[in-house]
Amino acid sequence: MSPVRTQVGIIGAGPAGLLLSHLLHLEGVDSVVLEARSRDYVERRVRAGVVEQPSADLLRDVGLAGRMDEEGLPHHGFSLRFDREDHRIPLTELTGSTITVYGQQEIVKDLIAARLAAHGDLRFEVSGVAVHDVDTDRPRITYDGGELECDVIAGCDGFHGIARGAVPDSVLKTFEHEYPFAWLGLLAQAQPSHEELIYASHERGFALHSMRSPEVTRLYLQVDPDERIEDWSDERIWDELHLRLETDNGFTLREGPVIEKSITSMRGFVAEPMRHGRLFLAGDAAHIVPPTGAKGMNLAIADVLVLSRALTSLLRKGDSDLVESYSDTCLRRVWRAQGFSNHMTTMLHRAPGSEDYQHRLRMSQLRYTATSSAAATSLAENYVGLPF
Ligand code: FAS
Ligand code: PHB
Repeated sequence: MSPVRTQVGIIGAGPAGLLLSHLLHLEGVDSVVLEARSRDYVERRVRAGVVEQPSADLLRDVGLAGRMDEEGLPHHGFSLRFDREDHRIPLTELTGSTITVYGQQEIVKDLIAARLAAHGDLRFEVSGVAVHDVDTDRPRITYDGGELECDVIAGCDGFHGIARGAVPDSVLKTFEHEYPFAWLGLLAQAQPSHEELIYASHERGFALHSMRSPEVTRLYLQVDPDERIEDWSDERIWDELHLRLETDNGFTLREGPVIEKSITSMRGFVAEPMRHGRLFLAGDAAHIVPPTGAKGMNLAIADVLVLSRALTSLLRKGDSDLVESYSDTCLRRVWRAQGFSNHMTTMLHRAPGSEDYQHRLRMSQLRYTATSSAAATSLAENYVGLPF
């Protein structure tokens, strides 16, 4: 089969790859998206749930927020729950911004629909993807049954993808921190038990009450990193959630049929630089944050906004200034998100075997955040999303 010619070859149809393809299309730059999984799989994969204000504003600006504004849930605060009582962080009062609770899979569906409506070239169930000649101005992507000749390649293929591996070891520097715990996530057909998110720090461990709609609750439990989901019956999960979310003012956790449950490891990871020659990394392909701060998907969105502007400038005007600064520009936001996610994670989780001294520090930080407007404002401005 003869090679297909495109300006930007994009590997991965997650939020990063699909939004990049859409943003480039709006600027008249053509792309082809290669995705290993089926369309049905990527549209059903349960992941992030919180859309930052800057991300929501971007989706609105580029015509992708119709369903989000209809079905998404605007939130003006969340609660820190410790010592069996709630301490609300009034996000909108402190920052003027809101977050929108809207599942990542819904954003993926909206992106795929928009690309297909614009006759975008999305290729699902593609195997054997490999990148070549990224340090030339004619990089190529080969895959089982085809080849793409590109001007540029965007590695949007997530943490387990292949693009990052195309950066020579002599060039790539990685930074990693493994947390000594994981999150067991549960999606239940149950009316949420509270109108906002609740981040609970209990002596038995962390728990998070979130949601996807007025009928679907999203819940998380801190578990040991080597736990297996097979060892967690629905009943055992609900029992633990009741214990960790209990309060003195009669909070009741509503149960319901479990739709999905899985265990996600907790790590911080950054790969530098996010560019090598004509290969650009974006989203989880370049960085991972612990989900506590709800930053993962939002960072992917921020990366591809920067990348779309850089590639448009290069491919439409021949100006390479923005591609030269792409990595440094993205990494400033990436490291801030790493810092915030680490802060939220260490403040809310007790590491197994940690010293009592560390535990006391953690509780002191929670109480300070709950009682100081300066501390609460710092947390809030990071949570709602710093300006792009
Ligand atoms: P993605 O991983 O979403 O997309 C990469 C795509 O590339 C995938 O569709 C994959 O199939 C494809 N791909 C991989 N290798 C390929 C190859 N060789 N060829 C072709 N295609 C290939 N973030 C939050 O903010 N909150 C959360 O609660 C949260 N929960 C998460 C739970 C799990 C289990 C995981 C794994 C992540 C979670 N995240 C969460 C983070 C997540 O939302 C990511 O930040 C987000 O998906 C990043 O989007 P992308 O960079 O597009 O990567
Ligand atoms: C979610 O609803 O999936 C969610 C919400 C907030 C987080 C992490 C995940 O910090």
